[in-house]
Amino acid sequence: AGVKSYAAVDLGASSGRVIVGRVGPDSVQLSEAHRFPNRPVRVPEGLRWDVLALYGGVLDGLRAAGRVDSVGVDGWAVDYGLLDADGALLGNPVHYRDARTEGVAEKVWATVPAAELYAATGIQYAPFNTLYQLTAARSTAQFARARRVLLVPDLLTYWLTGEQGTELTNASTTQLIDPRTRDWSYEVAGRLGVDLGLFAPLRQPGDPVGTLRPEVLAETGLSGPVPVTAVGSHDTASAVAAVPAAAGERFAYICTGTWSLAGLELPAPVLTDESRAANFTNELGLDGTVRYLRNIMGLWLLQECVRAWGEPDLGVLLRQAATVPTLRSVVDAGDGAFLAPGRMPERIAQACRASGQPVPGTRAEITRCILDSLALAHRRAVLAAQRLADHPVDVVHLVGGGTRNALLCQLTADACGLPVVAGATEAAALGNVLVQARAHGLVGDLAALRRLLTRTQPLTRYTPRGDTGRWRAAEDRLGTR
Ligand code: LFR
Repeated sequence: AGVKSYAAVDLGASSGRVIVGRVGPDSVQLSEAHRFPNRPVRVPEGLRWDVLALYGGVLDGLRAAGRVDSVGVDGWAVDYGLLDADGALLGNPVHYRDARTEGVAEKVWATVPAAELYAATGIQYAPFNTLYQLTAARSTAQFARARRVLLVPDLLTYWLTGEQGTELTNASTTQLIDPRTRDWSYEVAGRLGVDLGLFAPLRQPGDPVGTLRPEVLAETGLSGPVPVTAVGSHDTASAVAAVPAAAGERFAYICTGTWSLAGLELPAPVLTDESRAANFTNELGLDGTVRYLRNIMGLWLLQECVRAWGEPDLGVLLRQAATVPTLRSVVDAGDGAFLAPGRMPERIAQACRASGQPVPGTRAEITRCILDSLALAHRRAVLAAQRLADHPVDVVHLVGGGTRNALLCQLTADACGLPVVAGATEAAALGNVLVQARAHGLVGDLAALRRLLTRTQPLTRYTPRGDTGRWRAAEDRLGTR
């Protein structure tokens, strides 16, 4: 009794899933209804998302999920689809790893200097920020026909419901939001000639969006009405909401997946010049919080190697990597040079050679180099965030796909010199489900939501094995300290 079901649609860079969460006063249970690949496609004009295939996967997932009390959609950030005056999609959304934004930021900075842009939006420099993507798109024939910009989770929500909106947590990644007012930065948009009228009105996590369209009900075999609820539609916002922090705990978090997003949950943004120089971002979270974090290349480095090697068994690879000596060679996992797809094993070997370290030769050595490098980048981000925000922590919560990788968790604890608590693997889906449950009165505030998590979710604790000095020395080797 009192148990309700919520479907979380969670779109990651390498796969999408529909996960059903059953939430009661003292229970949260996730089960995967459907998982489908997300395969970017390279066409002559560049790297594109196959968003129709994703939507098809979502419909299959909803059919498999069966009767639910509500649906919520989250996904990766910054990318968007354009709609014409009839509300029809104009082309495939461009992938954030596409090369079209090369050199674009510099053009934007000629109008609004980087320092002013950071002071106004708090968003780190990344070539793919929506602002730079829109700038790159502006001169295209397609853009001339565009009447609406919908971020990817908002686009799928629109197809499911017919309702258009711009969910706030994901909107913050456009670099067009002021993190102090949590509204558009009219000044930045005005100076750069970005038409904010292209965006649908802002909506907040927890807002009711609408119901599944009759055609969607017919296609999925569901009987209506099925409400759709806005969640933290940026996957990282949903994942941070699902960090099982205890009341009063001083914590950092690392959301691991294709990216590692490492940082702090803060009550207010940090907009100092030092913070900008360290490339920390101030994305918006639930309940007035700020996600103060840094983007680290993440398991993308390993995914790309595994792809290049013809998909060998990951379990075997990780077991072999565990026997390779620690910190033989490391690369800067924060380096944008690793952003583009392709030839990853060679690029990693090359980076080791260039920094005068032993060049990893075997697959196990390359894998170990990646894991050590990620742990080192985690350390660097966790240390820098505490210093820049003047916000010391006692524990690191690690959530997402990386929780399955015990070696990565242990190395992260060793490198940070802090205990690591590994929580939910499907953290984004969990946060998505809980925000829906909260909107329907099943859970209280963010603290209550986390109390429910600490009571119900299995957690694994990794204790640092001492010797952070070796990690500090490795940072010196790379010159990233
Ligand atoms: C993680 C993520 C990151 C964002 C990157 C690109 O899935 O959403 O937070 O920086 O993807 O959108």
